[in-house]
Amino acid sequence: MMTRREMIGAAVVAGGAAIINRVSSVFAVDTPTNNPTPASPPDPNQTYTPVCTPNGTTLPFKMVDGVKVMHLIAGEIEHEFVTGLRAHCWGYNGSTPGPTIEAVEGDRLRIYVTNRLPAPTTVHWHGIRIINGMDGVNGLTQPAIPPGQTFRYEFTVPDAGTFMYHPHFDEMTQQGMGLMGMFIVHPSQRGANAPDRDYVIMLSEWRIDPGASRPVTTEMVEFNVLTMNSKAYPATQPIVAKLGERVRIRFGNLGAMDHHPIHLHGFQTLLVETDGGVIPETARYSGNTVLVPVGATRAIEFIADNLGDWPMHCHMTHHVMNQMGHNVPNMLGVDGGAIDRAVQPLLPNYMTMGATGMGEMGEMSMATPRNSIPMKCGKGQFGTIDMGGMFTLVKVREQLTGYDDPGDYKFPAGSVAAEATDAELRRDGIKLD
Ligand SMILES: [Cu+2]
Repeated sequence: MMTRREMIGAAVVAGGAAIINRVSSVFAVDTPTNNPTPASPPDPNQTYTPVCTPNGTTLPFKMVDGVKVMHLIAGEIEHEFVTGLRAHCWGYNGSTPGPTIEAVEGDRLRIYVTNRLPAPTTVHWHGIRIINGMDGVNGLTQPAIPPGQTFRYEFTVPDAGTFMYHPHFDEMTQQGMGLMGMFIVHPSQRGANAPDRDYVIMLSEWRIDPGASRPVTTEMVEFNVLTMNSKAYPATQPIVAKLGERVRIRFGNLGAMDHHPIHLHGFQTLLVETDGGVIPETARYSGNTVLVPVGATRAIEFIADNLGDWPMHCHMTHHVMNQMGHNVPNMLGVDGGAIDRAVQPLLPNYMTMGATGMGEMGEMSMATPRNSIPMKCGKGQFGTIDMGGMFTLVKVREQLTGYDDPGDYKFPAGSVAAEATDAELRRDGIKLD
């Protein structure tokens, strides 16, 4: 829902936004799938299940004298959060988050970082026990990488775990513009309980005013675009598993201010990793909501033993909305009849909204500023899914030909909640007044 102030503000900035939108990205647009395409030639001795980054990619490497060589290019990109909302962001190798870095415990990595931003930058390898000079902190451990230059980072990754990477120069601006990525280190030995599917999701929060084309990186409170791998639902690619598979989902949070309790329907999950690495089996605990704090990672696992289309989303209710304004009057319980009759002679289609909540607004077609998604919802087989933002689906199927979206779940006959019949109510003694 948008306030009048926001509508007017959006109209004012729309002219400027049109100019920004003509600036095209220097990078090609990825066409990601959920099948983890090998980033590099397949390794016959591979000890791990390659990770899959929904809506994203894995950073390729080449071996040079026993060292894994990679190249990150920080630059300006035009990013689509969901159909209807694009913004001028910053990313690595053409995307936000940047490609997922994947390595094996004990690997020697040489990562070249080219700066094509208009500002200096560095890269910090978040959570990795590293030698001090490779830690990527501007001013403290290195001079910043000036625009146009390429720096070399070289280090060994000593621990398996779920880590991240991001700039340590003008952190608020650069991470707020989208510069971040996941950094996965696999164990050198394949364990007995290695996952069949291994997914990676970076959580972020943005403020993008309706009609504008740049995130507001000075924002501290009013975030209005909440994302998984920088996509807002319904653009988030589902997590797909075959019945019985062991699924791991690794979360990272490089948002500015908010911790995200990520809730999965239909399963009990085990917390198997934090940014401290793998949790010993005896210390793992179960739940179905995992809190992912700012600056931290968490990995959960579960056996995909429950067929269906299951939501997985942040449980902060404001984080499953798309670009909602918060400075709106409380319309709950308002009797709009008299207001409607008074206003309709002037505005024939006027209707007071919100008296019973906002759940049905997604069904209505309302004029909104260009490049904005205040009413963006998903489409389910039974109607509108009135959520957006930090929301995705876990789809478990008996038969799969691949791991791309298998479409809607086919519910067994009689298994869907439906209106109770009179006979049922009588049978069970339910009396309605
Ligand atoms: Cu959240």
